[in-house]
Amino acid sequence: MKNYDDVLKSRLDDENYRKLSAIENSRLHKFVAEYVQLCDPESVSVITDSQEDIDYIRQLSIRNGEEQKLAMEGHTVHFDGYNDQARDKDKTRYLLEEGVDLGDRLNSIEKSKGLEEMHSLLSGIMQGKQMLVRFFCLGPKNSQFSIPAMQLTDSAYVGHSEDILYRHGYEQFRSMGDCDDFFRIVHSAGELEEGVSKNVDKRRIYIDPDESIVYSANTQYAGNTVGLKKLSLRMAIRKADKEGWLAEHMLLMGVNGPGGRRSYFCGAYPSACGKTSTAMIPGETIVGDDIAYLRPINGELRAVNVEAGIFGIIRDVNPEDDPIIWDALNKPGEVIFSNVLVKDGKPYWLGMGHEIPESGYNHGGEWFKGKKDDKGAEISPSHKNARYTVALAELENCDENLNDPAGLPVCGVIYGGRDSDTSVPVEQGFDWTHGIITKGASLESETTAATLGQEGVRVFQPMSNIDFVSLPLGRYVQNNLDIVEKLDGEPLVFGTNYFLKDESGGYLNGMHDKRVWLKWMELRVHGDVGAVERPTGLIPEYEDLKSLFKEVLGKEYTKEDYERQFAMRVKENLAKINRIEKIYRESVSDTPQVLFDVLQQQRKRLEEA
Ligand code: SPV
Ligand code: MN
Repeated sequence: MKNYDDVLKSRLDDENYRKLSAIENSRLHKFVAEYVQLCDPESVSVITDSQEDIDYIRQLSIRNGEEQKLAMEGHTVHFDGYNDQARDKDKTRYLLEEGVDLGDRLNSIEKSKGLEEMHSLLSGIMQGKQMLVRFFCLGPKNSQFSIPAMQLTDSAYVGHSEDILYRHGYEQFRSMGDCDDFFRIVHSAGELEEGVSKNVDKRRIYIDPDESIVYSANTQYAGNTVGLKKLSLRMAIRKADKEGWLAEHMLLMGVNGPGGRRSYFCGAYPSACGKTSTAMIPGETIVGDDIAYLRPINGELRAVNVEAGIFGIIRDVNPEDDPIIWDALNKPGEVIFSNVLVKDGKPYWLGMGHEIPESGYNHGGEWFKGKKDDKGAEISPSHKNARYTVALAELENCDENLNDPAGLPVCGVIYGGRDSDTSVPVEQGFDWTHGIITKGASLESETTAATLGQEGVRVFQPMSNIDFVSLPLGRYVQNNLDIVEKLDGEPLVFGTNYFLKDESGGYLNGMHDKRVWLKWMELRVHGDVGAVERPTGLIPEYEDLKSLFKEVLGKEYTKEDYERQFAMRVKENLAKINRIEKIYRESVSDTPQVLFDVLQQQRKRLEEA
């Protein structure tokens, strides 16, 4: 490359050059220059934290057709390509130096080969387009949790999503000087056809974990392009490993207990398994719905939401089940709807509790009821993974401590998967180690529409984080076990299961029962209720649930319901131990011995039962 400053001077106009040079960081300047040269955009816009710059992105997204205005003030819709509707796990790969082996589980490609491929895809990819240079802060600003991150993208939709989802970081970059510890992300939607990425066969998402760089090309779906989300989570997991903290696929929420107290919980649920709807339970407060950083600080486990907004699944959001998000999506304010059905400027989606029109416009273009795609499959009015993007501040129950740089004290950690026949609705682990191993590291879940591939298949989902764990798995489990050594007390660990079914395939629990489980967990944290000991953990006593159901939901909870829901499924639990043990024994070479010991003890308890 030519002298990088010459490149920047020749490719940026005065105004943008001035904005970039106001950040005195040579690593950053070199990086921008390198990708300006490679991607060859027509122009480069450096976006600061000013309202004027943020508004510019919002308008650009409308102007270039990536978003369209809807009837309600501030609402827009964005469509991803018909075959670009979810995270592409197969084409998301780590760039690893030759000889580095992180186990087969991590989808990887040899670094020089992967970089060569990526660079050839990115070469000239932004011709005729505008490159946006963006700065954000993962976690609250001015905090030991903060990670600065910058993004280059040619998509105003991606930039707009990030403005809603993250804290702005231009000023932070200015104040941090020549520091080289920040995440870098390069994205291009590639050639567009009718506003969507045309070359999805050339969709690639590569992560260089040593350099903390993400490359993403020929895709728009936010899970593949908003590099600050899951792609940065992967990098944060490695950073956390080096520095002695945890980066998790977790919600963070306040649960209100008796006497005005509030207790904070983290919760890990795989995609589309109730994480967001748990985080938004009315009467409690939401801090975050997707990614949390957890650090031991002065003997306490403290957590922050990495984000400031929600990229949530819209399917089944209706006024009955999710009143808080329903309200946020039905009032004027900044919301991006993606891959919904639009008719007369209004968005519609599956499970909204209203009638859906028989025609309109959706991710497949003009739509009418019964329309089929080119493989002969019927196109649903809205995609199952259709989403909304909204700032947390728009939610009526947003926790006032969302931006607290000190983080919030975590008193309980919850793991929950989609499990039709094995685990009870709520159960406490005997202690941290037992909880992490049997509830977290042993989590399984039936697949959903949030990733490409078949649905309804039971998959191994340790900590709900398996898609993002960028370390040898045993080491990651060990890090989770070890964190308590730096704490004065142990947070409690719980398992939940909202998806238990009866013999005829109907759910054994109502949508709102999770409100009761949360209240019970809050009481357990403070030792306010007892529990029944089982081979697999501690379950609620019937009388406590009976009064909580009355108090929280105004419902009679019968002994019969309790017995059906909390039945000890011995055979299924034994089968699960066998499956989990096999996975760790056969495909995880660095499994901590304690995992096998704890599973073996649980097997013995089950056999004796
Ligand atoms: C998930 O799928 O877990 C999400 C959305 O939260 S994505 O950004 O695609 O990861
Ligand atoms: Mn998620």
